[in-house]
Amino acid sequence: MEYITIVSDTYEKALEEARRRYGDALRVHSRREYTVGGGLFTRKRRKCEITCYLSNARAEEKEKRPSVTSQDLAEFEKEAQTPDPSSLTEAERLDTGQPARQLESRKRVDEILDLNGIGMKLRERIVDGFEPGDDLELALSDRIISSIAIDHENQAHPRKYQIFLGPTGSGKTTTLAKIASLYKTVGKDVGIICLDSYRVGAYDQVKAFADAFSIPSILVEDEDAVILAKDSLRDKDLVLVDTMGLSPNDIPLNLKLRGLLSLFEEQDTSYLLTCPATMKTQDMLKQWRHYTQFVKVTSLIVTKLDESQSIGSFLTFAYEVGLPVAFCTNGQGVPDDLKKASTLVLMEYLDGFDMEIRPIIGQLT
Ligand SMILES: Nc1nc2c(ncn2[C@@H]2O[C@H](COP(=O)(O)OP(=O)(O)OP(=O)(O)O)[C@@H](O)[C@H]2O)c(=O)[nH]1
Ligand SMILES: [Mg+2]
Repeated sequence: MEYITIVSDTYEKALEEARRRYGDALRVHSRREYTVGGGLFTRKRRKCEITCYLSNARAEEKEKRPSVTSQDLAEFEKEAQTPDPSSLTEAERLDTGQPARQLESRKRVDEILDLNGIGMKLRERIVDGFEPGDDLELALSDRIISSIAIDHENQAHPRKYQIFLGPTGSGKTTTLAKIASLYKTVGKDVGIICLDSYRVGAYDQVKAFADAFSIPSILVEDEDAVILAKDSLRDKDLVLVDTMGLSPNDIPLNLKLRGLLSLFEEQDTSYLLTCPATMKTQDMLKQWRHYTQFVKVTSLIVTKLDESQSIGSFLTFAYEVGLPVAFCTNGQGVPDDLKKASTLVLMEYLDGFDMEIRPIIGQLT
């Protein structure tokens, strides 16, 4: 008796195919259901294999029907012999190359996370339950970026007072100038208050930028002056406030700044922590812990992206403390080297991906 094996996605489809080829003389001898694929790079698919024979009573009909070619049979056989990974022993699994692919995939993920300087906590979140398919790079970049929040709210509807905080030389004043120009360009009436009366030349720097953009600026030295400055700028849509770079160890300066900041109403104020992308996560955490003792830090501004090898340091920091990113800067040029933070901007700075992120960005924007 001649046996024929047919494989399809379901039992019904296999039977239909068998009937189409061999007619009613066909009898099903046995069926076997199994899955194929399901490795790191292929999706699991269910298959059904039926083994059939032609009934003797109608055997003569077989001659009239087109018979399956030997090439078809070889193809069916090959497909039918694809093992079900879940039913294999460890040794058999090794034969399929699946663990090797998994290992290779895991290695690639580690390589990319290392290259981008992703710290432990964020790394754990990214790899937790991560089962990349064919699109490992796309899925991984999405996992990295989606761990971080973007402060769209502050970008679109900034509170009246935007206070720039951060360590010395982190780019507070330069970024303030860039943001002042940005908001002025979109029609907002902007003013500047400078709380830095300590560093020599600090206010000169602020004033030079303010004058260049025809924005009023006021230097204040004590708490009374803050009240007067706020009053003088009461009609402005937006008041950007520059502060002195602060060492956590300088107690008198810390107390001074704390007193000055207490005069800005919390509901009208955003506190923007400005950190260079080159800074270590631990140092960012130290700054954040310090400022959160007296204000509620609202969002992060990342500066000097142009000088940094990787963005993992601030991504890890932002993830750990749940701080959304509002702006990024990538150069000394005022006002041009400023970008509103966005998923796409951050993706652009991810390193180690073979896929072309730039063309993807081009298509999306
Ligand atoms: N490469 C690069 N340099 C930047 C960027 N932003 C600021 N800078 C430079 O960093 C230096 C310090 O910038 P400031 O804006 O003065 O920094 P600050 O935080 O106000 O400094 P202090 O007021 O002294 O605490 C300046 O030379 C800036 O031009 C940036 O995005 N990329
Ligand atoms: Mg400054």
